[in-house]
Amino acid sequence: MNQKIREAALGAGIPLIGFCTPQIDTRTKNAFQNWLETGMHADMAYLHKTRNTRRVIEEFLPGQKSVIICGFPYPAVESKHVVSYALINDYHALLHEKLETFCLYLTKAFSGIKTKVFIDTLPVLEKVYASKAGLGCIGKNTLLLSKKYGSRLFLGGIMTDLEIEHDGPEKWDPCGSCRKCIDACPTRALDAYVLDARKCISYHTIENKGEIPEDITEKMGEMVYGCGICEKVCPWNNKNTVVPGWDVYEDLANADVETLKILAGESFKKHFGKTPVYHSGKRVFLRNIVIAVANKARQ
Ligand code: B12
Ligand code: SF4
Ligand code: SF4
Repeated sequence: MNQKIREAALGAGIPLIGFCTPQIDTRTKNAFQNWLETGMHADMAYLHKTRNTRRVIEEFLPGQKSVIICGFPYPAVESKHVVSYALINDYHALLHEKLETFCLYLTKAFSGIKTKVFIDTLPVLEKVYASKAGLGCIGKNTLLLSKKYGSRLFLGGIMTDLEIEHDGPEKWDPCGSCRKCIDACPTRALDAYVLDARKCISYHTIENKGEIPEDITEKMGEMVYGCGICEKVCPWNNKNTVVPGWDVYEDLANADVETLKILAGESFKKHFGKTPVYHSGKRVFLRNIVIAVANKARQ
């Protein structure tokens, strides 16, 4: 049955797939709890609010037996100001379409089953499931790393009451004594396997809707959206694997900070509407541009 599902997934445009149980082990639950209790989630209140369901996701789909977790590699896009994942079409829409299409196949092939798609949309610890199901291993930069694609892959999945033979975790250590991501992080936001969002440039330029603290703004350099240094320096991301199926916005990737400002002012929707940048809103984007311009002037 697993092979049949894997082949159907490939046919639906899902390159990586694995199966695991919905239960989370105590060590992971405690690590998550500790992360919240020490305030490392910054102002992402939704993570705290949904903490219990993240630990017991069976509540979302009564009778849930399996998590089908999927990986979608995306290309590295060079830019001085915007992180790769924001220079391609918004992954939420694309993954949602593919996973819903795949659910149609599943409900046809195994009639009577229940399915529920998630891509950041439900409180689910996606990296933890991907690691449990053998899609890769979690690195010290806290991201899921696959041997073939490195960490540049999005995750999404399906909860189901279908009984599937579960995959085990992969047994290799991606990091060993390496600590390049920890040492390269400009704000010291990383400790091995733990990210403090309060210090993370990615958090502040994307999620923080308020004021960015000065000790962070001065470390942002000319970055306007995201950061990704801890991904860039990771040896697993050196491969430059060709990843088809995405629209790459080279014009935005090559734009300097002044041009980005003009484009956002002219029509934020027209120029950024298809990218994840749009979700953070024009005000946040322009706030970040002001900081990048000031940092550039200071250099
Ligand atoms: C909140 C969030 C963020 C926050 C916090 C990031 C973080 N590391 O938690 C911020 C805004 C900073 C962020 C940034 C980014 N994000 Co983000 N984010 C999420 C989100 C919504 C929840 C993650 C979460 O629950 N964090 C809570 C903490 C506690 O979890 P954790 O770090 O995973 O810790 C667990 C494990 O590490 C483990 N653990 C603890 N100790 C140890 C020790 C060892 C030895 C091991 C093995 C494990 C381990 O237990 C912990 C408890 O759960 C997920 C989507 C989702 N629903 O899962 C996307 C997600 C993690 N993000 C993603 C991406 C792509 C990014 C960015 C690259 C993009 C960007 N925005 O610039 C950056 C990368 C920065 C980074 N190094 O993580 C992808 C990651 C894909 C991948 N390959 O792993 C996800 C899965 C989204 C998706 N659907 O694809 N993100
Ligand atoms: S995204 Fe940037 S600031 Fe955040 S942990 Fe990685 S290197 Fe540090
Ligand atoms: S840079 Fe090194 S330590 Fe960090 S995730 Fe990659 S392999 Fe692991």
